[in-house]
Amino acid sequence: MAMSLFDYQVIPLPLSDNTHQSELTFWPQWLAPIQADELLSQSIQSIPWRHDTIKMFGKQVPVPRLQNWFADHTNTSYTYSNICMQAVKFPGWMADLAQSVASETAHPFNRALVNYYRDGSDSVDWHADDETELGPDPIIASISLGAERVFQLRHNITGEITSLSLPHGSLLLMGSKIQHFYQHRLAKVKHLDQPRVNFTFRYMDDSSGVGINP
Ligand SMILES: O=C(O)CCC(=O)C(=O)O
Ligand SMILES: [Mn+2]
Repeated sequence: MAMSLFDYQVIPLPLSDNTHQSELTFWPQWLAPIQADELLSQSIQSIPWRHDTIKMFGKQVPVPRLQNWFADHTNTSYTYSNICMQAVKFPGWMADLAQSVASETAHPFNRALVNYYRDGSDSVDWHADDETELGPDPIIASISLGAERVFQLRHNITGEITSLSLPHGSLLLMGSKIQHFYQHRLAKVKHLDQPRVNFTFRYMDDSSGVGINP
């Protein structure tokens, strides 16, 4: 389904010191615009969106986005920001997408957290995708659809910020160790009423037993 219309860019990211680095790999136009349009409307219409709440300062607060958690099978859950989500099985089109991302990036993917930012007031705050279920060194592949928004990574020690604008149909791979040394976020923006959908494909080793429901 997916084709690389244009080349990718490799963006080096420093880790602990100047001798260790990782990288982001970025395909600005991974999907043809028409494919990206189709995927955006299919996602908005057919995903069973959840509006979860998290406990903050003793109060239940709705997260500023809609989301859901998908897997290649269903007896698995995921705990993210203290929200425990039972996985929804990949619909065929999402399994195909995971496969395309896996062949493009040469990494396996069997989970997806899908986010729906309804407008510029939806966001995701600073965090790392470093939950135990994702193993010691999570590799994350992120597809962006809809409104172009700025994705930021902040180094845990130096505080240095790397910003990247993620266009409709782009693919971003966060490489080895990035989840250890960086947090990332998608900040709110003013005066934006266009939606954005983001897929973050992840991998969980089902043989480890972590994250599998009994
Ligand atoms: O929407 C994005 O680009 C980032 C989403 C994200 O970081 C996450 O779902 O963990
Ligand atoms: Mn994340």
